[in-house]
Amino acid sequence: FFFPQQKTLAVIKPDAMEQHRESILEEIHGRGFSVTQLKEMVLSREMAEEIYKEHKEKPFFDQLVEFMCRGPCLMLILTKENAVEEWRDMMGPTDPDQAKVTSPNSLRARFASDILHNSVHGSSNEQHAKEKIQFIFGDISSDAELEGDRETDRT
Ligand code: DGI
Repeated sequence: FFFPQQKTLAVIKPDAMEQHRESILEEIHGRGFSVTQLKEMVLSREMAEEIYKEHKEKPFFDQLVEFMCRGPCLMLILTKENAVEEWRDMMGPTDPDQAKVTSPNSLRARFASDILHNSVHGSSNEQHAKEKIQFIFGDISSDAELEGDRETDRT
């Protein structure tokens, strides 16, 4: 199969920043992702709410937003063929207890402590990836290194 180059938003969450950031970055490079952009930031409440707005109605929304703001996060744009799916594959299932059973090598199986404090985030589809990358990093289509794959059908 042929997969086109794709971008996804990856986030190293506050619970993993101190202990696991370097291992996660090494693994990202080892799997052949290009880190197109990266920035460390403490999310405001508003930013965390925007990133997770699809979960607004969930009972865990408030604790999720609070957790995401509690310390620095590392925000990354990852580029690779099939990046959205491959990064989600690397992360493993949301709940580390499940991850340990079905995907013991995944990042969450190894680094997450529970379903909320689960060390990494990744966009769930290409549309979300585009929206959240735009939200966090602004318009990246003007970056010189990205000229080659500029989107022409952006609306
Ligand atoms: O895409 P994922 O991060 O794997 O999972 P998701 O989009 O379903 O949920 C987003 C985040 O919300 C997840 O990484 C952690 C949190 N979350 C999901 N399900 C639960 C949860 N937090 C709590 N406390 N309980 C849940 O059932």
